Amino acid sequence: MIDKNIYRIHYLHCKKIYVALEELNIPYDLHLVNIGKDEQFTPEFLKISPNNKIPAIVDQNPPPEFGEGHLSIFESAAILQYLADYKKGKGAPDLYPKNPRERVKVNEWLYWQIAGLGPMMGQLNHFSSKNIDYAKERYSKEVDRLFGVMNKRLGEYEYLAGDNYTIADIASYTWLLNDNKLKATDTPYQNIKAWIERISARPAVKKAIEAAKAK
Ligand SMILES: N[C@@H](CCC(=O)N[C@@H](CS)C(=O)NCC(=O)O)C(=O)O
Repeated sequence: MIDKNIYRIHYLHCKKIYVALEELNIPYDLHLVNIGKDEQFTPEFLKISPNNKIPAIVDQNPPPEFGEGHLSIFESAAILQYLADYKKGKGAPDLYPKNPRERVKVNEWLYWQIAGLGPMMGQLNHFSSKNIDYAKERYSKEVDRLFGVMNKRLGEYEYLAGDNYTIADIASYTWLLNDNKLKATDTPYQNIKAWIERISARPAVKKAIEAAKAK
């Protein structure tokens, strides 16, 4: 059981973890680390997440191959991979296939979000309230380019890694869910819009998003 040590606040990286925990039927407790109040810099949290970022988890009962003692993990992709590989509950879907050809596709799109979409959308959000046209234009163009790449992919496949829903979809979904450009009826990114609707209809996703709102 993941116990009493999921550090969280309502940021998009953290919502990924909510969704994965619900999809995978993993019991968990949430702990608030308020980055607005610099709580990510406390010595206690830095032991878990030395890069002073949320999300992070502590599993009090990792599988035997991890040896004795609890296991802490920071970086959302590493958390998603661990949960899907080692903590999948009864009846939960396989979100991280073992088949190497399928797994490499999941990794591609997972890292695409972590290294591309996430940071670029983060910069765009940051600069949207600043009066620096160069930065706004740069990040806006890059986010549009990334949306275009994703939209093309989702025109060819139902999910980012192929035919099946995986942790790669979870990683991008929480970032795109509330994007106004994608919500618009006449969005040029219709394949992304349809993919968001498909994922939003999943019971575990509904539960996770409601839970995140309630906190
Ligand atoms: N690559 C990291 C990014 C995490 C991240 O950027 N977290 C932000 C909130 S969304 C944070 O904790 N910021 C606090 C800080 O930078 O001090 C991941 O995917 O987990």
